[in-house]
Formats: sequence, C-alpha cells, structure tokens
Amino acid sequence: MSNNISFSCGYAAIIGSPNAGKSTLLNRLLNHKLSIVTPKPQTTRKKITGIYHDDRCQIIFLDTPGIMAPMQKLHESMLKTTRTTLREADVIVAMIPGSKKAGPFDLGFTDMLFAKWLKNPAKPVVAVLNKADILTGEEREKALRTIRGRWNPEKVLAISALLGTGVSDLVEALIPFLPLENPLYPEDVLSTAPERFFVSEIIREKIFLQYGQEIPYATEVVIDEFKEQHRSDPSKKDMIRCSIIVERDSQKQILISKKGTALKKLGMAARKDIEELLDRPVFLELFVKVRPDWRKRNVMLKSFGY
Ligand SMILES: Nc1nc2c(ncn2[C@@H]2O[C@H](COP(=O)(O)OP(=O)(O)OP(=O)(O)O)[C@@H](O)[C@H]2O)c(=O)[nH]1
Ligand SMILES: [Mg+2]
Repeated sequence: MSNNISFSCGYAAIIGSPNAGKSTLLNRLLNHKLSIVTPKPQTTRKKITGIYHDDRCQIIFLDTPGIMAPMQKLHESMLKTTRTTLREADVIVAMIPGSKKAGPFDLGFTDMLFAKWLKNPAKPVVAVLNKADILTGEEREKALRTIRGRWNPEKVLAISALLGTGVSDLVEALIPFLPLENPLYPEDVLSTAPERFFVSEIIREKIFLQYGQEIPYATEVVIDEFKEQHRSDPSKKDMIRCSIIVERDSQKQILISKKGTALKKLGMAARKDIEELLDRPVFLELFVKVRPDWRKRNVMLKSFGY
C-alpha cells in the first residue's frame, strides 16, 4: 500500500452544530463504533481521532464537539478543542444537518458556521448536508444549491451518515486535499486514544441515554483503575473502577436511584459495550461522587482532561 505512488494521507476535521451527526459519520467511515452517539446535543466533549484506511488513502478524521454558544467553562473548553482541531486539519468537513423543522436545514446556524468559523479558512472546506434521508429530493437539491451559492465551499455533497449513503463519495471528495504520499499509521490502527478513554466514553454514552434533563450534562466519567489482569492470567477478568462525577447530591441520588437499580442498569449496559469494544469480559465498578460546580472550575476541568 505504501509503495503505491498515488497514495494520499492527511487530516480531516469534522465540524458542525451539536447533533449534526459528526460522530455518526466518523463511526460510519470506520465501520466501527468509536465515537459515542446519542439523540441529545453536546454528546462529544473531546476530540476523537479515527483513522480511515483504504487502498488509495489514509484519512485521520477528527470528530469534534459541536459548535454552540458557550454557557460555561466546560463549553469554552469544548469550543477550544474544536478551534485547535481546525488548525490540525488539511481539509475541513463542515456538516450541516438536514432538518424538517427549520426548513431544509438551519440557515441561521449554517450562516454562523461559515461566517464565524470558516471565514477566510486557511484550509479547503467540503460542505456536507447530512441526514439527507429525512429530506425529499427537492428539499435536498434546494439545500445544496443554497449552500453552494451562499458559502462557496470547495465541494458540496449530501449524505446520510446513518445509512451510509454518499459516504464513499465524501472520501473521494477529500482525497485531492490530502497532502502526504505515505500513510502515517499501520493499517490496523483505528485510533490514537487509549482503551481507557473509550471505556469512559461508553459510560458517558449510557448516562446520556438513560437519564434525562440536566443529568448527562452535569456528569463526567473518570477511570480510577484499569487492571489488565487478563495479561498475566487469561482466565482472569480485567478490573475497571470508575468514578461518575456529578455536581450535586440530588443528582447523585437520581443516578443511583432508591434501591440502586438505576446505577445497576447503567453498569450492565456499559459493561456490555465495553466487553464488545475490548473483546474480553470485564468487572466494572461504578462509584458516584459529588464535585460541586465542576463544570465551572478550571482546576476540576483540567483534572478531567479539558
Ligand atoms: N435520520 C438521520 N439521523 C442521523 C443521521 N446522522 C446522525 N443522526 C442522528 O442524529 C443524532 C446525533 O448524532 P451524533 O452523531 O451524536 O451527532 P454529533 O454531531 O456528533 O453531536 P454532538 O456530539 O452532540 O456535537 C443521533 O440520534 C443520530 O442517530 C442521518 O444521516 N440521518
Ligand atoms: Mg458527537
């Protein structure tokens, strides 16, 4: 593969509004569930690196937190991640979600995305209209025309990250903007982040899916201990101990619930996915801890990797 003269390699940042489908696209490209996906906005909080490989190219995709108006320090840190990721990229995938509610897509947000974030971009921009599966052909064409006419990106295409429609066309569209002639990573490498990061993300995803209102947003997950016991003795399960951080005692009570059934349910759902990811059985222990106002406190945020 690396001897192929026409091989291309480079970095592509996926940016867009919260809930646009950025993480769904990353997973679809990799054919692997790497980045967590939920119906709630602001699911992704950190940069997720996913490496796409085929015979002609290697694309290091960078999934980013959705762009929003920051309400607190955590948001500012998430936006900073998106901003620095843009600097790393050779090409930018600007994702615009198709929507029935706001017409073919949210023009207000798209305007902001292009005006503020992609103003005089130093990098080529490929605009992607996602969720094309929920639009009629007419709506899709109208949205594509508007994006093309108004913001003039290098390329514009409609995809469905959920169904996979148009995703190979997107790869094709990105290849001309990849600067390197050799792959940076071996073919079996899917990400640069360690297993424990993805374990904490799976737990966060289950929290987003299981709890309502402010709970998912007030929660952070920290891996306290990851004992890879299977390495020394394959008959032994790995031991993973995690802290679930919340802001208030009342949130802790909701997370655990009266007889601990909610936390147990959470643990079971998370363990199932963790075992699938690691391809081996694990013990998972969850503890809930209160850290008042962690989303507003620099020291706390820093200790959680923000
Ligand atoms: N119908 C449809 N739904 C989609 C598509 N892509 C994503 N979704 C759904 O949109 C929701 C948000 O998807 P995510 O991939 O988490 O979105 P995101 O842009 O990563 O969101 P944040 O991490 O919050 O910024 C999920 O419920 C997805 O299933 C698509 O192509 N079609
Ligand atoms: Mg996401």
